[in-house]
Amino acid sequence: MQQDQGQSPISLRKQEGGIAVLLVNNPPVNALSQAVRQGLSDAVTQIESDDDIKGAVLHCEGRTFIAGADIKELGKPPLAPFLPDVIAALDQCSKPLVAALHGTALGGGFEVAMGCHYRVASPSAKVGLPEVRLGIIPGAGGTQRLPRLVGLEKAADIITSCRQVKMEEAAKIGLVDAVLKGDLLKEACAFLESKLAEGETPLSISKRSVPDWDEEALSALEAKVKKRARGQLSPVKALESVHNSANMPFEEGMKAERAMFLELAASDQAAALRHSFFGERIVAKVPGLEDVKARSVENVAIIGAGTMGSGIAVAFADAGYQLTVLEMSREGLERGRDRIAGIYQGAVKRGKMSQEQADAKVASFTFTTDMSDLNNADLVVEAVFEDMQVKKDLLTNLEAVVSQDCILATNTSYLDIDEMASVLKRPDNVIGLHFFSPANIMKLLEIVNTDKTAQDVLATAVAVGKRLRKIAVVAGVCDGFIGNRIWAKNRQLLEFFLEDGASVEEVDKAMLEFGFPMGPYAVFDLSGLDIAWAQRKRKKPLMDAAERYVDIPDRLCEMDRLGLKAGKGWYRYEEGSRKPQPDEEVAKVIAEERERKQCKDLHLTTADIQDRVLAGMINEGFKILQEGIALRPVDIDMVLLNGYGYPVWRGGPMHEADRIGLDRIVAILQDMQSQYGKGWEIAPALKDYAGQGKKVADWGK
Ligand code: T1G
Repeated sequence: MQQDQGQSPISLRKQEGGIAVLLVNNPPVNALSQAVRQGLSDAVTQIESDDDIKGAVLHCEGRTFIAGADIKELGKPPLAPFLPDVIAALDQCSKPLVAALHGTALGGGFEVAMGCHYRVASPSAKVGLPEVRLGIIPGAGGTQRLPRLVGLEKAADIITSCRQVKMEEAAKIGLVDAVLKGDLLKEACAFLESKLAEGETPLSISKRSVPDWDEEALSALEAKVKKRARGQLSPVKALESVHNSANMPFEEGMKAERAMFLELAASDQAAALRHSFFGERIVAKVPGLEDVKARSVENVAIIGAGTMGSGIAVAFADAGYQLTVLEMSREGLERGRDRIAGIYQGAVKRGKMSQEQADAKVASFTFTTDMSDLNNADLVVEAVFEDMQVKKDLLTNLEAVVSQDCILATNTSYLDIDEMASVLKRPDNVIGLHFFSPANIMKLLEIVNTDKTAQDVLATAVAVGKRLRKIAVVAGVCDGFIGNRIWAKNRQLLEFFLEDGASVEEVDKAMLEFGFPMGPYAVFDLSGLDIAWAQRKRKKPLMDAAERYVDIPDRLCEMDRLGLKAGKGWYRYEEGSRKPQPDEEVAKVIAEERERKQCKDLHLTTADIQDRVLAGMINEGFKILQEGIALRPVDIDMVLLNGYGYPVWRGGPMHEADRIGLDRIVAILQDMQSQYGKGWEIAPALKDYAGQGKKVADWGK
């Protein structure tokens, strides 16, 4: 630490009246790198030893208070001084310390603030302990100090939900001592001055005891957290540590917290979750677009207000765009308006907005059946029926009314966008924006870049994705792009398992144990089996006759087993219940098909099923990379994590490939290829990588 000069990210400035300002300046988010920890530690020593200093305000430069530990340092051997020790020094400082919070005080940042005697904040600040999302627990006293500050139940809720607490709530529950309007630093100094004038002895949080708690509420929360964790260790461990705060003296609780933190920080799960954290940010950086200026987008039109179109419209409206919704008929438009109003009504019911706000939102849309009303649109997203000719005709008509540089986006999930754009005068204005249902909720957006898409159109789509707060992944044109292509292959595999001796329930159980939120067959039932049936009918004539084809799903559809909505599909459903029940009739169809095709029982175990699913995705992932459909392996992982329920604590198939080893993946695939034949060849790039002892992480290096 140096005073007001030099390289240290920390400076200490003495002001009149005995108040010192301890300033952190470590862009972009003031993360607690080793230099910051060292600087803080030195500063406390100086505050203690300098008789002129009566107290200090801890303040941060830039857009935010300390946003936590430096995530790049996690998983590596920690470097001294360790954060718990730095915070202990703050905690034990004999002079009052005030943390002045703005932006987001997260993780280690909020732990630092809890090491201070007082916390004040600007009204827009947010605080939280999101460590669980990184596969760890708060590791610098968060699980011990927060319960002492706000009680066990609140602490458990804040830590396991990873939510960011806004100031209204923070002030109410005592997370902060004051919310200050105006110049934060000036007001924080005034706050400290008043405390000094009152002559209050600061009582650090570590010296307080945990308030009484409601055992029943805590148990209910614990049960919920355990159920939701689905194999992720960090939330469960965090609860254990929070509980310790009530049963152990502070020092002992700290030791236990540190031990759990260090063990988790070195775990595969934490590595996977860090991969996901950085992956979300890497996908937003598209090589080649660094110097490309995005077009300006404010007026957005959505064509087709079905389930998908309505969700897309709400997603855009929520991000502040001006929306026009077009339907072909008055009736269609009325239904669309009702759907959109229904989405906002849901938000009112959940307490997310008031009725007035919902009404104002709906009133802000322009609803029309007249295409010429789209003449001022900067971006049009079509979400009409999945039919090439319908879309070609629509885009042709559209091109005639919109401006020269209006971007035309299609929400198709598998059609060839190059072909779609080929009928237009300006195919360079066309791009795919593939949303996932419900589009206003799901994080994933695939941006499909065609052969002809202009660079600035792509850059605009990336910027729009960011403003929509989506995880927007760029993909190339192929059947299914990244996600649906991998998923279609996986679906085939899930069907092979049935012919090869596994039951529907066994496959679902294996996938649940893998960490998916639902078994795939239960999901198929939920979404209905008819769309996939129609797709199979479309694709079957194009399939190589040598490829293995499982008839079981077609037979179920022919028996009107169309899923939950029909009361039967892969499972049967009692009247009014959504609980899947195994069905003899399905088992009989499977047995007949096995018999008819003379399938051998492969006696697949749960582990075999899981290995094959994973190896199948990795293989298709390599094919996608080889063909240039995905830019990088991490793009594939982000698609699966954010659109397909792939367990986030696994990091995605491409990340897992390196954990498991490509040799082993190839060995699994060799078995699969010999049993499944055509279409299951091992990707040449995967073979090469395995042969040369390379890792997925080496891709593109
Ligand atoms: N460490 C390292 N880099 C970080 C970082 C961090 N904690 N937070 C952000 N970055 C990088 C990010 O990769 C990006 O880099 C740039 O900063 C801007 O981020 C002991 C162990 C603060 C709300 O989990 O939630 O404390 O891509 O694009 O949208 O108990 O960043 O530009 O190269 O996200 O304005 C707990 C994580 C750590 C907070 C800002 N803290 N960060 O959002 O910008 S664990 C967190 C965020 C911990 C202790 C434990 C967000 C943000 P690049 P950005 P933003």
